[in-house]
Amino acid sequence: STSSSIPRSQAALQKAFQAALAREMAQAQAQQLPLDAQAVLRAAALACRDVLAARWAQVQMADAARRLGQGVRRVHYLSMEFLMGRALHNALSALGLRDCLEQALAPLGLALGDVLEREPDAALGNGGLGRLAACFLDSFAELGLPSFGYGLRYEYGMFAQGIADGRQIERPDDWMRAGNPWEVVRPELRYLVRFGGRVVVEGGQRRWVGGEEVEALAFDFIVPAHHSARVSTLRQWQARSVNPIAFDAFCRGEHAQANQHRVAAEALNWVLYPDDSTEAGQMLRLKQEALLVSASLQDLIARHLREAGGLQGLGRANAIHLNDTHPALAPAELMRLLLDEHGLGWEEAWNLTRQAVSYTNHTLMPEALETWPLRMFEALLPRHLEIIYEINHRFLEGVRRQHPGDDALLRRVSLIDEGPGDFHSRGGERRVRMAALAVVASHRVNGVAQLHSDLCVQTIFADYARLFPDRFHNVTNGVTPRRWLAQANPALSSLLDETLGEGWRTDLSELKKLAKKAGQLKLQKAFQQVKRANKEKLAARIRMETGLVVSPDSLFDVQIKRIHEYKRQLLNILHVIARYQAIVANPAAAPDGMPWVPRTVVIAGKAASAYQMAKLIIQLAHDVGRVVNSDPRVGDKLKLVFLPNYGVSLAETIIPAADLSEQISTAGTEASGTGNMKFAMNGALTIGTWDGANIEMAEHMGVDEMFVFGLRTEGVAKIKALGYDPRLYIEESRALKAVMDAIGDGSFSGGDANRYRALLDNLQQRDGYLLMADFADYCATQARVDELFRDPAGWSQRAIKNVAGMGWFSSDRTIAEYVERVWSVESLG
Ligand code: 26R
Repeated sequence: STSSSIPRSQAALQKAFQAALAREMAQAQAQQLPLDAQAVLRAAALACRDVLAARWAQVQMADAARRLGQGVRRVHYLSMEFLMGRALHNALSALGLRDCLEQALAPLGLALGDVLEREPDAALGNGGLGRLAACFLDSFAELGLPSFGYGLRYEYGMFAQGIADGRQIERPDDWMRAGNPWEVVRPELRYLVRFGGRVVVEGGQRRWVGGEEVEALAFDFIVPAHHSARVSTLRQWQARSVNPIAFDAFCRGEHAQANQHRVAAEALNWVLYPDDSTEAGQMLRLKQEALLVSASLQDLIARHLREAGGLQGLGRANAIHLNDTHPALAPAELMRLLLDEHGLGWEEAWNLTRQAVSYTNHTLMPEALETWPLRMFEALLPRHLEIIYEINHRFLEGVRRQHPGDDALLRRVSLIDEGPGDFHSRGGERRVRMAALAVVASHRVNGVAQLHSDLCVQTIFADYARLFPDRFHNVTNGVTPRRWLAQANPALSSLLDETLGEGWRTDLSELKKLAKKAGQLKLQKAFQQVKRANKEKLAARIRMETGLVVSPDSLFDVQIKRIHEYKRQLLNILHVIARYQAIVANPAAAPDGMPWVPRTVVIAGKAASAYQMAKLIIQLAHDVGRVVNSDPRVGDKLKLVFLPNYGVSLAETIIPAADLSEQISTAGTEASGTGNMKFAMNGALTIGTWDGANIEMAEHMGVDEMFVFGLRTEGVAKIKALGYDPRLYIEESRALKAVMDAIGDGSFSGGDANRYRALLDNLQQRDGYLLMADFADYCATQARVDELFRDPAGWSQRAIKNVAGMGWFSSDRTIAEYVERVWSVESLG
């Protein structure tokens, strides 16, 4: 660690913070503004940023010196999404300034909690992929890895979700309205990025000219380590027009026109795209990806030239990581910069590129695999298209030599989808396959959990895996225990400190020492108290958000994630309906003759704005909730709550309060999941399918500690191959039939029998995610959950064992594995 080279005592740090805080608060006072939570939030953030900026400068100097001395690589993590959430609590924890700020607030009569709650989430991501990137930055800092995260500075993040009449409505997320005190603008870091234009030949050199140019300006967000003075950087690009306003047009009074090129440039930064955004706005999305890639690589090259004095060694000194295919233009852009701007030959440029680039796949869902029409490339990125053709040409030549005569193989692995008639064809026009580009240009490709990595090699990347057997690896996801345990669950953290000492805070694998204490009555009692207090807080939040009163004594059964058919929130709702019907049929006892275990089912998540089925599922959750929650025969025995506007901060309150975590995707569909890890780390038990990282969690905690149900991947494939007919399952189960009938006859939709027609038709006729096939086992497993919950000691013991098994799922472990398997000089062969 380099922390010793940054000599700064905690006392000195506090003094610096207090001085900065006083300075910022004086700004507010001087304007006679109230010193309210908002003002203090800003002042505290600016004061933290000051301290962090000082660390940042030291870290950059240390990294430059270190890299020149030893062969340490700097990691450049390119991602269209960083779902950072709030920053103040994290910064205060990292810097050890929490008490210091609390004391400064006391005379103002302000509670720290109220100040923290004021901060808007930086929700610059859709879901798992974006939050993973944020956890990784935290681990980069903690591990002292020389690194930059690169992203875009979106003006509007993930839309804000409102609910009206049980239906989702989307509002823009104006998260920077009150400014962003965390960002450090770098006016000296500006790069030109071109769109459109044409390719010309000048003295044998191809060059891209014409079109429009925008300038990318860097804004840094500094991410602190928690146990050293290291930091990592999230550098976010803002597009700006190169030209000032058109003065003559302005003078003619044509103000909008005078400004239109500026608006067009800044439009690049308006919104984060929801993951399934349709045709409209596609051009803008491709421009966003090109902006991210070009600015980041120019920045990388400039730094490398500064540090190394030339391009030699660029591929060995720098790792460029593609967070899914969204930044997969990177190899084409790097080639362009090296060939056209720096005059390298193809071979040399290609070697540097392949040494630098690596790629993580995050989904097998065919509809999420990115392809771009050649038409759009021709219009926006003509030189990149030429380079992609050349990469493809050379790649296919090699394949042809290795497999002469196999034209079908050539068509399958080509970077270009030839359109109608082509193996993977989508939508009838020729397209660039971004995943193919990412695979061919990378020296390493990885999936995000063992099953997912295996499936990558067996399915979508099978041909490439045969061509490049050494390229494919697994690195199972992890989450940062700083945010998801230490900050989100201070009560459990203190209990862990008392029980294990504080070692787990720097080495999460220490949690395994809990396993042999899980039987201790005292620990179980303390654990129950912690959970109970967290549940009371969530109950208060539920009451505030929805008006619904839920009992903290009930089993809190939670499913929070993006709404998607493959994640099967619908299966959860079907079970709620079945349980409701069983309670109404016999309020005195569950089918096993024992009293009902009171349950509060909590669902939260956003549906992509164009995803009608997902929106219908949200509406059904509300409709069912309304009926169940107001039925006097049910009372506390069952409640269904939909919490609106799910995001990082809401997750931080929900997860520590959960008893049961729902991870019920169809086997083979959820690449990893990371929420599953956060819940188990906080002592929730998991009901889950044999999918994604659930499998590895079960292996680490012991399979019997988890409630596993449903078809496995092979079972899913088999049943589909045999011609799956969901109707057979409906006919077979009276309970399932009754559930389907109740939805169909309008029992939950005020007699409107049509509202869920599309949803039911789909379940009865296709049921592509096999809800009907898994329903019976799911319900039976839920009954086993009840049985264990009736025994508080048994439940707590299991929950403690779950926590004990989660030490391996720290993102620190994940990043250590990336360093070893993907980013090390050794991985270059
Ligand atoms: C715009 C478009 C192409 C797009 C598609 C899909 C954009 C974003 C996505 C979201 C994806 C790829 C995603 O978030 N995947 C999730 O990644 C997590 C981190 O690895 C996994 O835990 C999770 O299982 C997976 O769904």
